[in-house]
Amino acid sequence: SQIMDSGDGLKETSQIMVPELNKFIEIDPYIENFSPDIKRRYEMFVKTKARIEAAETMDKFSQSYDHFGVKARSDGSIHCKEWVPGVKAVYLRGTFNNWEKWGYKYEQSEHGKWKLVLPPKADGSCMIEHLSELMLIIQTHDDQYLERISPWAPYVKQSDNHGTYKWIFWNPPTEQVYHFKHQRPEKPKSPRIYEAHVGIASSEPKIASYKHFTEKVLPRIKELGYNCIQLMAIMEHAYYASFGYQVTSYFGASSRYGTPTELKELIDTAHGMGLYVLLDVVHSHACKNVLDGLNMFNGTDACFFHSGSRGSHNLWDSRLFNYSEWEVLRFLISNLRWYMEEYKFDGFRFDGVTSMIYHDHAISRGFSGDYHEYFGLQMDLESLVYLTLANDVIKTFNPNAITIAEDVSGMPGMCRPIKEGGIGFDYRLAMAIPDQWIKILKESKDEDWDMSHIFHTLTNRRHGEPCIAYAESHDQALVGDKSLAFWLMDKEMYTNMSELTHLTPIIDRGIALHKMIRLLTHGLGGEGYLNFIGNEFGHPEWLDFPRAGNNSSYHYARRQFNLVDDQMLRYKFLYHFDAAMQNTESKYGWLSAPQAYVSRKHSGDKVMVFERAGVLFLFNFHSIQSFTGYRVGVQNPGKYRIVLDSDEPKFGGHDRNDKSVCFFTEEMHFDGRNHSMLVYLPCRCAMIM
Ligand SMILES: *[C@@H]1O[C@H](CO)[C@@H](O)[C@H](O)[C@H]1NC(C)=O
Ligand SMILES: *[C@@H]1O[C@H](CO)[C@@H](O)[C@H](O)[C@H]1NC(C)=O
Ligand SMILES: *[C@@H]1O[C@H](CO)[C@@H](O)[C@H](O)[C@H]1NC(C)=O
Ligand SMILES: *[C@@H]1O[C@H](CO)[C@@H](O)[C@H](O)[C@H]1NC(C)=O
Ligand SMILES: CC(=O)N[C@H]1CO[C@H](CO)[C@@H](O)[C@@H]1O
Ligand SMILES: CC(=O)N[C@H]1CO[C@H](CO)[C@@H](O)[C@@H]1O
Repeated sequence: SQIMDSGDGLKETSQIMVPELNKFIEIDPYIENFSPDIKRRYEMFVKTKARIEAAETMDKFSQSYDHFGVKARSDGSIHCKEWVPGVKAVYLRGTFNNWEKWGYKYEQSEHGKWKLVLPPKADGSCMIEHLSELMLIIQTHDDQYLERISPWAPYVKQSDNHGTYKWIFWNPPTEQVYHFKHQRPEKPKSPRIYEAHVGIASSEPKIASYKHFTEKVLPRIKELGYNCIQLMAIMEHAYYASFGYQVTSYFGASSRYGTPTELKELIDTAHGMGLYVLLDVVHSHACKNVLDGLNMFNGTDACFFHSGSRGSHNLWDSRLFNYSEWEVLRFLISNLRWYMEEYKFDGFRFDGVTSMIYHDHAISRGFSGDYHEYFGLQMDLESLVYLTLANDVIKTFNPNAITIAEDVSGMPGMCRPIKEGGIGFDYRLAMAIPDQWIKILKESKDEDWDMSHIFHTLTNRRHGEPCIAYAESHDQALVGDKSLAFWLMDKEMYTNMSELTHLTPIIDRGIALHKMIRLLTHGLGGEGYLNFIGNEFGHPEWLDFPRAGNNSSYHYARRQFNLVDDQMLRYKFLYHFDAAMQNTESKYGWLSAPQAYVSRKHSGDKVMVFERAGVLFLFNFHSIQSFTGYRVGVQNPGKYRIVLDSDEPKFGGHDRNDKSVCFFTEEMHFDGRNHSMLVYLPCRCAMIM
């Protein structure tokens, strides 16, 4: 049944006020013109939440996984429940009843729900064995028999690693149940996020496991100084090459990499190292598979999705959820709570937010900053209300959770509190920054880099709405694109990365700019930082998953950590610099400090200077010009010394800075700062003082 009403709710608009809308307007006065739209979405959120609270309480509603699906109870009985509207009958079969079709029939309950209880066996044990196969049979009114997997199944598996997924009953014996040892770590003020994919996390051409990640990759992430991991492709996806973005089983942690227990161990171990773990969640769309997905669940194109054209995303070839359906909301909200409670994830990165929040999915249109592009009839209220509700639930049950929106449009209020009329995310991804770097590397000669333009892209974000900055993410690594390292060094990475070979101009430039681009993005681009696994050491080539089009090859579906471990190769320089950069941030905390004051962005000199969190960032992007006695402005008078220097030999630099030298300020107003000093700025070098 319908849970949200957008239409006639308007008449009651005056009843519900956005409690702190004035705070939002204070930050962004333009919002006032669109306050009816903001009030409307807020009101719809309040009403939807109130309906859930009144009918079942949010706590129970969000834990519906406790009674939906097939659940073993401690007395050995098994309770089954499914939502399958508009059908004649529902049956459960499996190995436990020798696949007899008519063995176990569900009883019809209210609102399209079906229930079944299997009593314990005579010896008190469960009728269904752990790891045995199950199947739902749905009989439609025209007597078709549909074979389905429960949408709530926590474990599904492919037989022999291909073909359709099978539903495997997950009910480990008591002694195999995982008990978490570690508390969740403290919430990081400056999220330094390591975006990772378990399957590609080894250098071998295969699917790597949760165990491998726990043993081999977590210690690297810790050593590098990241405090947060963002795991992609966890929710089960029948097609590996979808990179996890065509989800088939929402409650199933991908069995490709191991068991649910092994994922729990991974997260627990990360927590023990003080690392937050975020889940990349794909609630914006779903895979259109029928036999092992959610599509056509009751034999029609409706059920979990909008029927008709509204229910399909043409570019992504996938299905779109109907967020106004009570049972869909139950399913998705419970899905978030499931990963928070069962696996102890510390937050979420919501994929595809821009596509969700506009009726046209923002396909083939840009966002110029004109507010009419965000509001009005193109705003998909139901999706916005879903996201608001999701944030509300996440924060209710874990106030320290972190939520990130993949929103390229810049929808105002995405990262403002709900009570101000915002959607309640903590951060949005600063998606313009990686695009800019690729564009510059593709199209500009070094002498044409425009410091003002770079400065603008790195700082052009909504005031009061925090951003996660990144120079590149998984998007840039995918086949068809190239990583920054590959843009910079290309083919020479195959022949000239050995320290035994002469340092060529291309490798020299590549190593220098790779570090500088990252540090500039880190220091100026946001309130958090993100790196995609392997890019911290300049992983060459691109990512491509095994698929028909590439002879099912794993050659590009791996991360070659062997390159960084090889002491003869120059990758280690980039790795060490990344670690030094993360650890320097950890010490000074610029990500959680207010926006930087940029005192200099000089396109002729190719110099950028700014201060943030009491440290001074200096960049000289010039390819040949070093500057001696170069005056830079600073706010705080005193003595300055270098705390991070991209030119150090251990970072593959040329050792042109003397770290024992201190710089003293003079009371001379310069570049808008009250003090200044003379420094040495070697070419293609970045420093923090
Ligand atoms: C399938 O589900 C949809 C959406 O909930 C419902 O409208 C329809 O009646 C159901 N069954 C059939 C056979 O159409
Ligand atoms: C979405 O679900 C609601 C509630 O069941 C229903 O009234 C509406 O028709 C559905 N929308 C579409 C486009 O299927
Ligand atoms: C495709 O893979 C198979 C098995 O690994 C191999 O025998 C064959 O030569 C490959 N074909 C091409 C075109 O790479
Ligand atoms: C900078 O100096 C001016 C006077 O020259 C003074 O008014 C101002 O307060 C100073 N700013 C800071 C931040 O100290
Ligand atoms: C010094 C050195 O080994 N240079 C090599 C760099 O790579 C190119 C081809 O990519 C070779 O031609 C050079 O000999
Ligand atoms: C082994 C193989 O066929 N690899 C191909 C996979 O697809 C990419 C790009 O689509 C090709 O570049 C590879 O050669």
